[in-house]
Amino acid sequence: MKTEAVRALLRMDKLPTIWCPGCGHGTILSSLLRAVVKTGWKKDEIALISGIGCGGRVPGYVDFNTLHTTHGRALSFATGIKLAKPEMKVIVVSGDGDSVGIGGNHFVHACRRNIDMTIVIFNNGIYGMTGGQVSPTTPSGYRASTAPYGQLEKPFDIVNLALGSGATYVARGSVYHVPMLDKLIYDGFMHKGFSVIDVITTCPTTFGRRNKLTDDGVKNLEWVKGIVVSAGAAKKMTPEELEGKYVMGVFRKDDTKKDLNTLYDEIEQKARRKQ
Ligand SMILES: Cc1ncc(C[n+]2csc(CCOP(=O)(O)OP(=O)(O)O)c2C)c(N)n1
Ligand code: SF4
Repeated sequence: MKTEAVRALLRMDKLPTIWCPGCGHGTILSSLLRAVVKTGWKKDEIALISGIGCGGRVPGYVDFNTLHTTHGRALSFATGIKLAKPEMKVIVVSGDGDSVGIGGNHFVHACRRNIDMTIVIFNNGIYGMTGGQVSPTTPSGYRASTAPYGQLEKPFDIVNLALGSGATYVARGSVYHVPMLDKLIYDGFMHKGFSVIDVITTCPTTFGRRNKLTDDGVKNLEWVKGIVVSAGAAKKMTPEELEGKYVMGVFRKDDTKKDLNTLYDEIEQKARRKQ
């Protein structure tokens, strides 16, 4: 992949990013941009929307039609855009707190509606931007500013949440497995329906430091490597061995369900015929 093609999608005057050294968010952004290049989509036909958070800063750096919205509401703005302009390729980027914490209600309903868009979830298991509070995906036992002795609650499994809510493309990747991540995001873009890609990533500053990984980017990446497993490896593991692990791969790719815009068009035509 030509670096120039990726660079052409960035607002170079807005760089460097605000992200801390070693943060996984840059890795996800570069995967996302390589996937966009592979689609051949023109910049003007893409709308990229975020909520709030470190992951939510992506719209400032990419040269598409962009919206940096309110915390947890990216999918609502994106839904409006897709319904008003069905021809647009709609991409949502969102932190775990943004997508399944404050935006949890919007997330399940977007999955259920099967709107033709892709959400890439920057899942670092923490509220990074605001200083490391627990998020709905903080792994049990790990420390956060609001859980100094370790998180007591069970985390959400975003893949299962998306599957249960009706998303028609559901996948999980990690910032350690970059070529695979490029492909998962590309396949999500190509799917006609609601696509969810849960990306296990790092926040060296607010998660790593508190959890004996320090703020060293490589140590944090090695932690990711240790907690994710491929679907093939997972098949050979017992439920006890899989406890606390994140299985990667594609969990659903259902092309038989119509997306919301198609259903909307059909209803509109039916209504017009009756007039
Ligand atoms: C309604 C509302 N509540 C709270 C906040 C404060 N806030 C800003 S970013 C953030 C957490 C972001 O965490 P996450 O979505 O996981 O993204 P990350 O920063 O880790 O990438 C919070 C709680 C806000 N901006 N708006
Ligand atoms: S606080 Fe965490 S998520 Fe935010 S930029 Fe720094 S390392 Fe990344």
